[in-house]
Amino acid sequence: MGLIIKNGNIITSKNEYIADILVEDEKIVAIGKDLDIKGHEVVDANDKFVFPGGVDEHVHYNSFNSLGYETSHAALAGGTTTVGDFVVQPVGVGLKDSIINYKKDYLDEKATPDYVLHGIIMDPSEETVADLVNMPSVGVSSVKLFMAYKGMPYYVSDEWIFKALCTGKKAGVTIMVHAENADIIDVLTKKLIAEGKTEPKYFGDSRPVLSEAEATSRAIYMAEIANAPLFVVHVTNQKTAEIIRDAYNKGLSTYGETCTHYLMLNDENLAKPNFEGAKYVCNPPLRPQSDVNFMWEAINKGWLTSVGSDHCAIMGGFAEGKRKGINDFSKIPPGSPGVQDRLNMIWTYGVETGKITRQKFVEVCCTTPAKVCGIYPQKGEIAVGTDADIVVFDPNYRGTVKLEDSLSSSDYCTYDGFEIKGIAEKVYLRGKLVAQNGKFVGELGKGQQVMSKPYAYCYDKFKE
Ligand code: DUC
Ligand code: ZN
Ligand code: ZN
Repeated sequence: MGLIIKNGNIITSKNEYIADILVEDEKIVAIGKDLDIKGHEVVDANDKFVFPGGVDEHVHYNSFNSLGYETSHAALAGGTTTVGDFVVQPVGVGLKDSIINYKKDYLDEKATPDYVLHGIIMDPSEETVADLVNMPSVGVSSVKLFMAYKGMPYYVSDEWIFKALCTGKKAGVTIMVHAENADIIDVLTKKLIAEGKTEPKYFGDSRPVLSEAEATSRAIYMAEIANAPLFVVHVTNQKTAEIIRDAYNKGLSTYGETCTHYLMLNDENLAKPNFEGAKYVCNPPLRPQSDVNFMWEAINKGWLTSVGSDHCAIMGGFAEGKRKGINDFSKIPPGSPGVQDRLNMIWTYGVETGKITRQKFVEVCCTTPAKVCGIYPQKGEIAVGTDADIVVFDPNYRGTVKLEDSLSSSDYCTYDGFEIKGIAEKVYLRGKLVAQNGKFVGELGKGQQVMSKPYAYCYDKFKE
């Protein structure tokens, strides 16, 4: 017996149309008008939108002081069926082995949504860089390097970024960068703390827009010299987005994402009293509202390709985790939970306000992230042959984000109190119902790795 989702208004990144979807053996096997319902379970999607399960290309579990996969069903409750997690390379372990170990230790039978993995270079060396070409054999075709974090293990110098760009290109591995100027941040942070400016509201001053813009243009120059593509994660501001846009328009393979919080929140959140601002400390920081407005324009015009959540639910939450920085903003662990609310926020504050179309919503939340991650069309698309990851969305629901509905196991919710219009009424992961009206109803630990194919989206111009 299969499943028929009947009469829904199917939204893809290109168009929308009313049709039935037949699901069998975890896949979409037919799409059409009046499909024969005999012998199948039928779900009435009349007056509902139907779109691909969300693909969140940017989440963190088990790293950066974050909670692990025991909380990953939060993604499904919000309509995201695939997450892209970053695997930190422990010092002394090869890049490929770090993926094999991580899967064994943290993922097998623990992940609930499907997942695709990105590497993180932590131990730069000739051996590590050479290992980049082995990543596709374990289903990984993107690796992140940190230009920020002077004096910390994450920091990677330009030498290694350039070498990674050159070697990654040989195997179709996409190099992703966290672009902030580590030295500028280090100097400014020390100065602010020495002046007694220790509260979260000074956090943004320690990591200015131009330190992000400078590192981004430096990375773009390195990619140009290496003749390699580049993906800039978590872009926060107009200046940086324009640099990426202009490089792309010049012919370079330069792409960038933004994140839900850079579309929804601004630097005033950091100034909330009673240390509440710490909840919103993430790297790079929240920016003024003018940048927030520009981020909407940037996704609408395609200058930034996609919206990740950068979900990072800090262990100990606000009460204990974030409080480590009570006397020094630089000690506040960066990150906040967001995987559950990404689709609701972008739909309500993007589609419902007329800032973006429904097609753009699917493009930036589902389809392009799948392409960037090298898992398209298996994920991020409604078409015959793709995985039956499907959201049946009720646009008439009205509600509010509440901490008590959050499944991220944190003591705060980043979007607490935000009104929402519409809800993922039914969420299917490979044809199985896993969430209903914001509640998880599936089985924990059934997520599978989606193998990323090399030469993904960021290599498109090299294929022309
Ligand atoms: N970068 C991220 O993408 N997430 C957590 C912290 C960081 O620096
Ligand atoms: Zn980062
Ligand atoms: Zn991140």
